[in-house]
Amino acid sequence: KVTDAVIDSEQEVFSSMNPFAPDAASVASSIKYHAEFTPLFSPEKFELPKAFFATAQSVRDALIRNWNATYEYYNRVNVKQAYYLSMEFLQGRALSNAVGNLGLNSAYGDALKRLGFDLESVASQEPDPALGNGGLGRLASCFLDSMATLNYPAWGYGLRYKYGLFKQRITKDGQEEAAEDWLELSNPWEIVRNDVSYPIKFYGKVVFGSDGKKRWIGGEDIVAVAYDVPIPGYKTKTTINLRLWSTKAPSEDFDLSSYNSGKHTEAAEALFNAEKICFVLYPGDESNEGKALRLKQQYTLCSASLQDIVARFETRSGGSVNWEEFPEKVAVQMNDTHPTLCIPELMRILMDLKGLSWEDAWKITQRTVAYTNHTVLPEALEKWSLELMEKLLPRHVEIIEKIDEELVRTIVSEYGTADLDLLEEKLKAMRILENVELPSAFADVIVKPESKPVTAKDTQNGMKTAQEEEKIAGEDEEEEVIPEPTVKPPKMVRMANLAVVGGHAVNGVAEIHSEIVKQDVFNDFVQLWPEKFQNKTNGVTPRRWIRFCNPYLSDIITNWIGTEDWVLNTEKLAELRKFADNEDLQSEWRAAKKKNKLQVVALIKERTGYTVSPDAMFDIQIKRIHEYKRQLLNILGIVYRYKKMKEMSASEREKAYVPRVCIFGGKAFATYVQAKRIVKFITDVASTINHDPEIGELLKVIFVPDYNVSVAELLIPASELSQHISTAGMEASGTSNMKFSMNGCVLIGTLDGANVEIREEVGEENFFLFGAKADEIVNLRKERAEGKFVPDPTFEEVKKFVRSGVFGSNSYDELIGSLEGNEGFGRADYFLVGKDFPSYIECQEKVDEAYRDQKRWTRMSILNTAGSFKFSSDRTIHEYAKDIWNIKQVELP
Ligand code: NBG
Repeated sequence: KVTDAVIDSEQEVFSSMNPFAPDAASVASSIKYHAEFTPLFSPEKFELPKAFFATAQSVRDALIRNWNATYEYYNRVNVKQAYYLSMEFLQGRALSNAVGNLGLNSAYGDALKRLGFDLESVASQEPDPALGNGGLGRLASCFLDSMATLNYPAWGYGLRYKYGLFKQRITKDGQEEAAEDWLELSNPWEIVRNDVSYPIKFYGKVVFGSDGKKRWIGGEDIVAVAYDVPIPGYKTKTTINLRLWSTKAPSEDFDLSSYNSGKHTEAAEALFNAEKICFVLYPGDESNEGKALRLKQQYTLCSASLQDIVARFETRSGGSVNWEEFPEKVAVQMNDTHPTLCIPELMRILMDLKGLSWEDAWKITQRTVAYTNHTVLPEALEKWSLELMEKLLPRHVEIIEKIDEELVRTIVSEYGTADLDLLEEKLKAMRILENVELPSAFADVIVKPESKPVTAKDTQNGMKTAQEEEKIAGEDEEEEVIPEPTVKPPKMVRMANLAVVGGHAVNGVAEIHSEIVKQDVFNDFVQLWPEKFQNKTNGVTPRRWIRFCNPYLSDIITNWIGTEDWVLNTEKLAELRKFADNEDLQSEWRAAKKKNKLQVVALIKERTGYTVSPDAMFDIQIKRIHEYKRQLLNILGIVYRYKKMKEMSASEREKAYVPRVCIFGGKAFATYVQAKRIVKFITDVASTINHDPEIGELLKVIFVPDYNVSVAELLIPASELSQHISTAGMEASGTSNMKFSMNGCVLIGTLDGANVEIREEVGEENFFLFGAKADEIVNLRKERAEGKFVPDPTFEEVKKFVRSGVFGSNSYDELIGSLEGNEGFGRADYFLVGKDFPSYIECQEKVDEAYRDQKRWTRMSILNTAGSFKFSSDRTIHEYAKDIWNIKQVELP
């Protein structure tokens, strides 16, 4: 058990890393100082919102000191630094995290008490910055926490969106979106660096300079300004940086004379055009304007970040810049394909601005950048219209064309021209440019006989073309030639291919996903460059995702393993295994879960008005709403359960079923119609079941609106069962599965993404597995399409029940139809809900059975936490640092 000595030594560590080690009295006076002198509110009152801002500003003082010390030291020793470029960072609230990482919990807790507040309510004032969509953005934020904690010199780069993703409201019509104005009251964590800004260009043309080199003259100029968000590590002084770019027009672009002559809108047009780039994450891209805006966003991120990185490299090189050393000082990680323009942008900077040759620039670029793939869904592998890109970024298109040409050369030399079918197939799969003629240098080599044009040379030599041969053979027949339709497929730039070609490493995010990447998505590239391909299984930070969000469980863990070291060395969690059957631990464990559940009972009441019992099993599925994630399978399982319950007498029901609260949370992308139908269906089912007096507490269905990081921090610690039930092969990794398992939640899931590895680590008897395997999916879909699939009677039964009108007048034709492949309802059950339904139902019965035996269940829960240690993002970051970035840990003196 933890002793006072352990606590004292923890305190010592913190005070040594924090030379200011403030006590409660000095913290209180710093808060009061900020309330008075950094005012955002009127002076007469000192209420919670003001207390939050003043507290945050006082914490920020400490962060700035550490940030400066870290930056100064990295400059001095000129370390190799990694840069993580991402369109999304899903940071979550920062106050408790910063106070916790700095080890100032008790100082801040006491100080606020003296001022008449408590830390928790003050912290809950903070808006949740939603600069991300889901797992990809949250992963980026977990990575920043680990980089800082492990003292890796690394930064994040992103965009400072004025509005977050969107605020989700649930009405009787389903989901509604509203702007999320997270900056309304300003952001106390950011530091605007007005002296760090870079020009960004769009449109214009490419010309030759007087030195004979190409120059891009922009048609539209904007400016990107740096906003820094300090990222503190846990128990270390290292404080790294998340640099977010905001866009504005150059000041001379405000047309004062138009303004004075009354043309106010025109006068400010340039301002609006520049600022709108950073209004929202993932603006609708159905229209051409929307597409152009997204491309501008991506380019702004890449260009501003690279200009900044290059400038830092030059400064740190002192007077003697050696460009060959660039990859020894800089690693750039592209988080998915969104920052792929880094490749042509770095080439442009090195060639056009720094005067390097193509060959040198290419070597440097390749050694610098690396790419992480986060999805195998074909619709998510980004492609841009070549036409649009040519307009917006003419110089980059030239560079991309040249990269494509070099690639064609490599492919031709690898496969030769003997088997033209094979060559054609490879070119089709691998080229960066799609539906674009071959570069002129190859037009002759690769033309297949039947389409080879007759040249003077051919006839001179007496050779006959294939067409001529054919013509001779069929001389007498008058064949009618039907001309091919002439609609040309659009010319596209395939960003994933560019990323694979231009980077030195490509990684997937879980073992099974990296295998699929190699065997399927990029198989042709693997044959060319097998050494590029790697796996880096995702992870999550144990600070935010257990230590801070689940203090009750954390205390128990610390007590039983005798140290709080597990927060940094998660392997220590494995020591819990030996106590898995210990009755004392079991009862403490259950008591902690109960306390967490009570908080969620309150949250549910507040957000939905429903009252749920803390004694029921909490069964949770929280993630983006997507057909492949199969919230539909979950809700149909619930409907089936409900139907069975209704067929029984009250006493039978109680005997047969464990009471459950089934909780959903997640946002449907605003234009994803089918996902929005799923939300609507869940809420309809919820309102029927929750108001059915016969069912009472045996079954409740809750859709928690506006799911975000803070909601996850409450739900995950309270969870007992969580659902990770994607169609096998479709979820790259998943990261909430890791968070749930860490917090002692048992998973039900398919063999997909990181589920596979979680199950290996926690033991198969502590994981509820069901469903088809990834390697069966192709065949199952084929059978389905050929009409060979025979649905299980349970599946027919549940669909019929839904259609009977129990959940309102809606017949859910589009949803249920999509599971059957009816005319007009899209691909026939592409996600195989029908196929997996019976095994899902059966598995859920096993869940009930296990839950009835609370000793067994608690053991499973403990063994999940104990087996979750591999899924710390500290492990993941060590792997990236060693295998991809080649950076070293650097402790500040
Ligand atoms: C998501 C995957 C998840 C994965 C996260 C983080 C995208 C494009 N991909 O399975 O769907 O856990 O990335 O790697 O958002």
